[in-house]
Amino acid sequence: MNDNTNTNGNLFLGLDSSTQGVKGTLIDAEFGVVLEDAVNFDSDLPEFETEGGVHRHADGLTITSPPIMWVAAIDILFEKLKAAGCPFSSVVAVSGSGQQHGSVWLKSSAVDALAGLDSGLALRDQLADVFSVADSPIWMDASTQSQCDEREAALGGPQAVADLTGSRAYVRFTGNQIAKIYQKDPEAYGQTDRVALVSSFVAALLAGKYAPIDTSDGSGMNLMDIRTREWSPEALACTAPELAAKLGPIAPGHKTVGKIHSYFTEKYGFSPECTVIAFSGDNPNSLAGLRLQSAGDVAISLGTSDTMFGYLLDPKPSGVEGHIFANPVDPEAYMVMLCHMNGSLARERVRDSAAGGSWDAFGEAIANTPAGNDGRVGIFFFEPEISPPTANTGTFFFDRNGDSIDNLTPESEARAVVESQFMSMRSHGCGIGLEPSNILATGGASANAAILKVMSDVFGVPVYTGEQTASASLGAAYRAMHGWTCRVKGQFVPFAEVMSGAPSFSKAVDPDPAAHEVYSSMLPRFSELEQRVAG
Ligand code: XUL
Repeated sequence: MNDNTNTNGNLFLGLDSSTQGVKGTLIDAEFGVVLEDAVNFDSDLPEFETEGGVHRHADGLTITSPPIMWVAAIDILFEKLKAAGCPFSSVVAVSGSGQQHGSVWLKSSAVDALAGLDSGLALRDQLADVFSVADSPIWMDASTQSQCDEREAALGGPQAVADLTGSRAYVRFTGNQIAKIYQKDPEAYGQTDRVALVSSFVAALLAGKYAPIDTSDGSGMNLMDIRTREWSPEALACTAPELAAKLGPIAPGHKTVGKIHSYFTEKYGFSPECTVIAFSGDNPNSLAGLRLQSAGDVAISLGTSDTMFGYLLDPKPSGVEGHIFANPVDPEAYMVMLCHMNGSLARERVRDSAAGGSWDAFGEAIANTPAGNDGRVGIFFFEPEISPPTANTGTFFFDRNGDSIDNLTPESEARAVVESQFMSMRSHGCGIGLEPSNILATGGASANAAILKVMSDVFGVPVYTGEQTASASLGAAYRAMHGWTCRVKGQFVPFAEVMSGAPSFSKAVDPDPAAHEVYSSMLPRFSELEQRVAG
């Protein structure tokens, strides 16, 4: 946050409707954060009785959230921003982010309700009756395995679904959720005029009319042809009838939806000229927020689980793991998202067992051991892993001949956990087309120099760090600036050009070519051992 409160210039607002709440980030034309505020569903809207923003159902698989709560939160957020002195009248564009995959089911009465929003009333009182499904399935829902199986069978198997839509059928992906609602509640399906995503729904609120689903968030549905960026007729046909009309149009993330509705100009003081730019998913917005802007730009977020995002032109969708999405800031490009479940928790467990709970000692252990660990490998699946997908948990150690051994020395074990995490990311990333030319490290563990050195050596590219976290609302503000610039110039302007004045990231470490060579020659053996463990 800087103290730049210059309101003479243009401001850009990013909104993030996440699982737990709604956040707003206002930036100026110099990329400074002017104001941020947030609403928490559980504490600010306790009447909806959510825990972590969701309702968990008795079957243990179904997880939903009431969309009217998301609506109510928008008014509260804008009230908070107003109370903080938000210069709404200088906001020239707003864009946003939504938790991915969640769906919002609207009756045809939504069209008039959105268009006729009255600034004398609250949003929630005017939109309470527009939902054909009162509790929306969200990304945590895992109740659609049978629909995934059916749709994969209809479309030729997991690899065919990945080739067509960018990912194999996942229980949380919206197409499978839509198939379930059609099968279980055909009446609600029949009453539905529009199925929006969380992202396109919040855009619709602001514009007072249906908003297109953007191609990037649309990639998380198992319904869009990832190459043409249009709804796939085959994928729609095996989901539910008349679905194309209910989904409406799809558009690239820089597209203008329309002007902000008079509800927001009258109530909060937005300018009637303020433009609403298409909203997208939270992961695509994080990619924009980290300013991954050309092929080879990769970010690794070292969090509870580790996530790797990347910008690429030539994806290789996998029927086993990982996601290819249309890129949110480049209509010709793609983005990759790969999640590794055993991230910080695994590093912390090894820090505790092998380095007495001290990050300094953990770092020294890495410094005292050679790149490649003399051929020894450790695989740490404390939790069932996502990449590679396996239910096989435990720790697994191998000597240089690939024979199983009981343990490693503590120093070797500290090195092994970090090496195996990055070797795994390299091999799985490469498997779906990712070839990093530089890496931006974010998240808690990116402060650890020893970890960053191994990352740089494994991938053979420089690693950068910055103040910035993978913030979806900041990314949405950047995308508001990007979409607005494209509109004002009347043509597509590269995101990198619009972002050229943003603060640069600093280089933390360059790779050591000799160490990189060690890892490259170890990689096939590592992948074989990992596969052996994953089963
Ligand atoms: C991504 C996913 C989550 C949600 C969280 O596929 O399911 O990251 O987007 O909001």
